[in-house]
Amino acid sequence: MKLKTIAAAVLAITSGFAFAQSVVTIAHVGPTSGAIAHLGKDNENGAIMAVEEINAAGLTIGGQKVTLKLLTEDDAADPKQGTAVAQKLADAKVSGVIGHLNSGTSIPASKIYSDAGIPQISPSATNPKYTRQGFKTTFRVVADDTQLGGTLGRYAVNTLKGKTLAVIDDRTAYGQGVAEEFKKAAEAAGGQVVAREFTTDKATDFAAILTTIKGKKPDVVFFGGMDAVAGPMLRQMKSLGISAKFLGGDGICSSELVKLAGDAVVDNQVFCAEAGGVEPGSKFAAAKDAFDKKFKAKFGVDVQVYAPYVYDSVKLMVAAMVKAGSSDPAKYLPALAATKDFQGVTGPIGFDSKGDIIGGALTLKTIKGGKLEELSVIR
Ligand code: ABU
Repeated sequence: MKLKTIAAAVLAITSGFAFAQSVVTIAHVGPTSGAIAHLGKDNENGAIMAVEEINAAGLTIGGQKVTLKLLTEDDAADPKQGTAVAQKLADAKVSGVIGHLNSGTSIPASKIYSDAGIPQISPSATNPKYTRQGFKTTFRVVADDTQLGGTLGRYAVNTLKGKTLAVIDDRTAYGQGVAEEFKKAAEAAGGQVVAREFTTDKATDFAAILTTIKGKKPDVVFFGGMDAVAGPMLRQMKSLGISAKFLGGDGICSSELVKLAGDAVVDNQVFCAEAGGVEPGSKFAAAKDAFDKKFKAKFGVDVQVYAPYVYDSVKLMVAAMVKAGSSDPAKYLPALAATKDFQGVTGPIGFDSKGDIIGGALTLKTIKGGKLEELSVIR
């Protein structure tokens, strides 16, 4: 064998060995197929960006240089597919999971990760139950539906002066939960719910429920669900001549909604709340702006909603590994749970005893001039 070939073989064996010893694998899960694939891809891109930056900067855990590897999985926003993916990742013994996007997938998957001892951070699942199951491995970096629905319910009555309200949900863990919280808060503020209707997260025809709602002449329509359904619903509201204010939670608060609704909405008709946010003018606002620009330059598209929350989730999970000096979940989980003031692009992140973000914010937005415009950040 020639010297060069021997050298190459030795290098391959050596680097092969080094690779096997120094790769830490984490996973991202979201719906990258189906009606909300644009949101799943947005989240996945946030994870890709964080992992690339971490590797470019160089990562040392417990004195050993390591490469961070990202596995990406598609749960199609489907609870069954979500649990199948979670089991696959548990069997693969990944060091941590960022996801899932939906409450309906995050909640059943969380039991599998908990049983396997794998830390999970959801960047977007807002159903309160997610962190209220007593699992030590379950974390969330956004506000929950109690805060979202409650704030929007009070806003509809107190600020928008809605006296009569119609409430629709898509029967998912998220949609149903946030709609009930909205209804509770709106009624407590003195509003009257004159219609309570249901659809699904796959529906495209809302003629029956919108016709019923039109007959009740509500000032406000609230929809608990995602942008892929809200867009066509707004178009059909316009066709039926319903000009009520339209409110929804973080699931509709995306750049995609503006495209899907198109000219079916007028300025200051649609209001939504992102389940996080940073105060304008703060150092975090500058970091978030820089993130948005970097994301656009890298992927050629605007952030939808949650990409920065995924980005922060990856970085804070890795920060906990560095602090603990280990990527072994049993060793770094206490450091992750003890996170109190991680400086993210979405603001400071710390976890309470349930794994929920401490002092999570909401950002109220409206569609104005064909764009989502921030109204206020509420803590
Ligand atoms: N938070 C809205 C979208 C994700 C979910 O909770 O299902």
